[in-house]
Amino acid sequence: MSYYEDHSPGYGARPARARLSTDAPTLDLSGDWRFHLAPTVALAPDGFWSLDFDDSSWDVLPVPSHWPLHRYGIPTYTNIGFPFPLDPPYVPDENPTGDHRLRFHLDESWPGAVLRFEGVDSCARVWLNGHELGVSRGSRLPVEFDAGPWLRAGTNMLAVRVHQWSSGSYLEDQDMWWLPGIFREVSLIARPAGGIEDVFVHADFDAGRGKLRVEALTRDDAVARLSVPSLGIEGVPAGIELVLDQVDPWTAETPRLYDAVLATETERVALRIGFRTVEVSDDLLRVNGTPLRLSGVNRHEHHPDHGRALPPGTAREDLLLMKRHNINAVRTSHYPPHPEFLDLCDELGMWVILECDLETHGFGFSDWQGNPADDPAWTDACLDRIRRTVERDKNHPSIIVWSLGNESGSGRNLDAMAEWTRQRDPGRLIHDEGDHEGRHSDVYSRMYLPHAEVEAIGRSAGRPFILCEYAHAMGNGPGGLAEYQELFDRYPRLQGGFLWEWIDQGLRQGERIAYGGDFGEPYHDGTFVIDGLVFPDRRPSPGLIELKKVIEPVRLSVDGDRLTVTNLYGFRDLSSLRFELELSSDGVPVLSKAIDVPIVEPGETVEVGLPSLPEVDGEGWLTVRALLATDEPWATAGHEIAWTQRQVRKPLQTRVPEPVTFDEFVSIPRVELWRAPTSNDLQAAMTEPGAVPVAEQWREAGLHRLQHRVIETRNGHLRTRVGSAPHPPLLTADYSWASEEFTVRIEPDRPLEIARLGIVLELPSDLDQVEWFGLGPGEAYPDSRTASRIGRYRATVDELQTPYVVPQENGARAGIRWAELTRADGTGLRIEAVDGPELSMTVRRWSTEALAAAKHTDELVPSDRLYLHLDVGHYGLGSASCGPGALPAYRLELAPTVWTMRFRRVAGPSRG
Ligand code: IPT
Repeated sequence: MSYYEDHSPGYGARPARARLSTDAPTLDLSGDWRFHLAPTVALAPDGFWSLDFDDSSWDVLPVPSHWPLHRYGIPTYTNIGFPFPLDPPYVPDENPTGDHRLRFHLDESWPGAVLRFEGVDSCARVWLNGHELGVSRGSRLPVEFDAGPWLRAGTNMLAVRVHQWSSGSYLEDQDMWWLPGIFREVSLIARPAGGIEDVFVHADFDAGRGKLRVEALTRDDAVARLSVPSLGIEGVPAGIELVLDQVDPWTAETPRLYDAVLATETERVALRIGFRTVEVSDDLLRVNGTPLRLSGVNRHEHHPDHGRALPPGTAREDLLLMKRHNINAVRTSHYPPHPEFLDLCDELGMWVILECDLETHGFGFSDWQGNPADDPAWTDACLDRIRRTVERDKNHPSIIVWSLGNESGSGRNLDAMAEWTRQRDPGRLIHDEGDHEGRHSDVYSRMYLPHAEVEAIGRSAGRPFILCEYAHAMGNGPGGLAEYQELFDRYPRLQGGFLWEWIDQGLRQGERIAYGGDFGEPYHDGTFVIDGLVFPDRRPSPGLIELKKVIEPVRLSVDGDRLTVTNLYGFRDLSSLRFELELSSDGVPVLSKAIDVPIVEPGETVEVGLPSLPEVDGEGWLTVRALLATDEPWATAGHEIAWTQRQVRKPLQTRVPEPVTFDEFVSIPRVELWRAPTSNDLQAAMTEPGAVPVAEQWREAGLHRLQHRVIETRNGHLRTRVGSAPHPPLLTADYSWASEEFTVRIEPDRPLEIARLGIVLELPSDLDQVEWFGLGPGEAYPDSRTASRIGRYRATVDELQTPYVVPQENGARAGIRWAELTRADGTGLRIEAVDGPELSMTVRRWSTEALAAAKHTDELVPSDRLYLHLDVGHYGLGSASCGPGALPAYRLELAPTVWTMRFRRVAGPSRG
């Protein structure tokens, strides 16, 4: 059996230990390396590791990187199935093998030094100056080799052979791109005699007191001493337990860290200590005694140009975005992230479920026969992975739970991993999403359950419950977030969840963003990799804006002249916030004022009186907002945390007679029942066996190719029959004009689920400046609209498009009172909602058919006109791409409907 196919974790590595911030000399070996790629192992050059091997004809590759993102081979995307035959532990002969060589200079020899790799995908064999150091697997895990004996003053030569496929690949079936390479840093770290090998900080917070014990493993029995200046601790020998009366606890809301130094005569290690105690008590997951409320996301490491070789600063960008959107928890799906991310979680405050690099999902294709999570042949490999996970990251206060992996079925090796973890670190909890019975998992964790099942769990007793994945954010969606949150709020056992997933894992390919199949992969899972809350360039999608509102940690509501403020934080009062009200008339702010809110303790609610407000002429709305009063490390003063809106005056119906301006129309209005299917419309709800995707039902009914037949025209009235081959007609539509008003009346022939109910108008393409009074500024669909608020907004038609990587229905603005579409000279068309169900507006430069046909955004070519959709109904978004479809209340049935709009000409430049 080859070294890259045996079951072992490899050989030659030093014992796993914490990643330490040391003052020992460290040489970062990142940079330009010599590189050669062979399509098979057999074709890789023999002896490339020897000092005198001639690599002058080799290419240059930056390290860290993934070679397929530098034009060597291709990235491959699969979700569940392995992209090679399921024949463990063997891999195909077609095994891209990247040979890497680096010459580096040392002024003197570094006798005890270790060579550290932070991450190599998937199997590395390492030589230093011609001596083999060993073999490692475990792509997202660090490995260290003793390098000292072979290092020398002068030029040294490091050679690394990386195989894309190895036995380790069977343990790394995460839903993401397969991206081989040395994708995290490589460094040489001097190990002084009498230095510090490993540190384990135990810092509890119990009944107002800190308990601190720092375990140290030193070389040569050296004594390590601890200093924490701000706690008055100076040179206390490691291993002694200290009880501290005056410490502030660490929480994700109040991330208090104490800078500390652990030192021997020869080495100093900097530590950042956070005091907190994690436990399950009375069936609740608690930190420092307080039950947690996790508003989390699953985070893969992804960058559209660099894959999982994240450029510096990306981790911070993610965390700032998360904090600014009220997210308080991250599951590091499905592997330990770059360590920088965890340093920042400690510093900025985030609850972390740290997941081991283990997923064997593809064994589902063999009915879980030979699942490495159960087969004793793989025990060492599994234990090696959890050891390297826990040892590397054990000193991060942000990590509260160790997760054994993802989608790995169940089995003896998971049991063994749990047992080892509990022994090694009793201070944290264990998560294993496959362990529904609670063999070793401290929390009951499930994924993608529909609301009703979550509610049933909420009503029952048992281990604390979390949704480790829910609300699949693929394409336009998810819908139904607010309803999940209501359940989390109602039932204490439901301690929150983690949306799937943080970022769309699209890769840049020229001008466009690519997904599975775009690189010519013979076996792939297509668009399923595009399911994030932020787009690949990290711009927030509407789903993230919705999430921010749904999980806001401060709940505001206005009733009459009373404001109710509920503090949903667990650990901080609201003194860092200021509150502000704004009164608007027809969307125009007329007054704003600060509101005094007394201190609100965690979990408490207060009521305050609002100042009396002047009468307004138009439709009146009161908006109350909670804003940061001062800068936080993750946002500046004024950043909005929470808000609420309440209508304080109904609109007056004003009638402004004016001629109807149908000369602006390129076509007459016609009924539309279809939309460009969303990623959710295209999948059958996983939770309803036998369900058919709604998009398929709509297609079956022919909603995408309606035909119209005029059966009657009278003065100002048109009656049509509307249907689709080969079925009998679906409905009768009446359109009537009376003065400037336009009424649509729908009379269905039979009940039917439809995608939307509305009319579409074609307009000249220069009417592309849009202003509206209604909900905004972003898009809103029936089950994803809590983030939009009443106001007056402006955008160009192009700005109204949401750039979903996979083109699909998007951009609806709801609650439209009026909208104006004007051209550069200020003339154009005004639409007013007069009567009937709430009106929503979608306007774009292409037809619904063209939007539905496009596979990538660069295929959306502006036509010579605008398509304006004025709808009175939309089917909910749901989350059927992985999870439940739209809740029953958000499904759309064809029903008798009447609505009236007013169309007016906008005369010219001097509008108020
Ligand atoms: C679930 C996986 O755990 C996650 O990695 C991702 O693939 C997600 O689905 C969908 O994007 S597994 C699913 C089949 C329940």
